[in-house]
Amino acid sequence: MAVHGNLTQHSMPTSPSRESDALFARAKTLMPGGVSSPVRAFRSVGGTPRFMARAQGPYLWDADGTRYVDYVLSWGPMILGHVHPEVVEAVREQVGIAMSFGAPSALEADLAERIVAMVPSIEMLRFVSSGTEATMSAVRLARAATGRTKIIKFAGCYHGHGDSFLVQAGSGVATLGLPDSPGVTPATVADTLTAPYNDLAAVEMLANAHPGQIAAVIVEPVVGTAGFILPQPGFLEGLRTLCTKVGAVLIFDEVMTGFRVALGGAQQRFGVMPDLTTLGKVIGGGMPVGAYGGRRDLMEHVAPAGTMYQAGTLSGNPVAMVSGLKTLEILSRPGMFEKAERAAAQTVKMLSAWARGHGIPFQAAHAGTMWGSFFTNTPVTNYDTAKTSDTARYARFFHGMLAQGVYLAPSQFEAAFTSVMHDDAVLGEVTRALTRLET
Ligand code: HOZ
Repeated sequence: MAVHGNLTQHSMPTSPSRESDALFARAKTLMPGGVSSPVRAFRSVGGTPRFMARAQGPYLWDADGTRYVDYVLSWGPMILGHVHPEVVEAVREQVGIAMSFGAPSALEADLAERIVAMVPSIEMLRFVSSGTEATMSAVRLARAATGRTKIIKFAGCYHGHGDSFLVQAGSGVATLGLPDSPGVTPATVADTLTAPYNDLAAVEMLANAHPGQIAAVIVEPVVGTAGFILPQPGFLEGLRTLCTKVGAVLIFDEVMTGFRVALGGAQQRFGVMPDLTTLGKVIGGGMPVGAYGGRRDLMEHVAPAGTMYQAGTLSGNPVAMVSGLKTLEILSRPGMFEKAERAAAQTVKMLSAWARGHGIPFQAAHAGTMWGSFFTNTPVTNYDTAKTSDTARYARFFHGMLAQGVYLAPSQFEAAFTSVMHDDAVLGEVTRALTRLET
């Protein structure tokens, strides 16, 4: 059994939710595990997933009508909080005009222009419908442009569920303590090399062992899917230098960090420019959108400008474009990003003080509006050290907070998020929840 998560539910008191129990029982007869995405099933924390009925601002309400302060925020996208009135209005208007064209519209160029203006290294981009599509396409593009096959990824990093990425993956794969997924062919596994995050020497060794074969190095510049892990000084810079030296494409997977770690993403915060960037989450403002973009000379390999094929019926969907555009426009207003950033900093402080007060081994950190914590005193710098976190204690903490009306990710191995709506009143509710929490 994996030490860091397992399929056995922890035996601990879990807060009841009658409606969710009934809905879960029904859903399990219709969908694998009763969910549309594995981490949502509460397998590593035990109990019944809350079936959500409505959301507003920083809050979620479950099917029983119980309200929660939301630190998951749909796994990142809802940086303005839920159902922001201006976004809702823009989406409503667009729905009345057209829900899908299957043809180009001005809205794609509008959103593309805004993204190019905000993300420093992106000169040109292609819209897709999910982060997974973005990362799969970016790797295909790197292979097409370099004529090479192998990629380097980092243990515990998750780049969606594309075959090449399910090797030593984070997120749900780590949460469920699964080995690399069955169904991925040995040939794919052989083309995916892995190194520990923050270990530049290991990446150099891989590159030296496979001269002229590395098409791309793909990395979460701040890890959000093995829990929240910051890059050590020099790590991202070192990857940049190495990729340039060996002619590999450096891909920053900013699906999670984009517009969250800084308005211009992790690349802006750390001042390191990748060749390609993948985006998702915030750029859809809650609608399904992804994108990959970067250097113009690379992007011009994409069909029909070039020969690397990639397509999608709902790519550039007008409703999703409008939702993303309005979200980025509001987020760019003076002081908006800072509100969400301050909430993340405050949350980290509050949790650290709570843990200190109870003598609990604990560490927490944030970058911009993204944050996370571990129940361990071992400094967490990669997936192995992330696994030293006491996951049973995380599960107890998760359920304690849930019972007090605070919704955290149902997994130790996921980052958390704040929105511009997590103001002092909301943070006060979290403080009170911590006060009532049994350790
Ligand atoms: N892998 C996603 C978060 N890192 C999970 C998304 C979901 O379950 O909705």
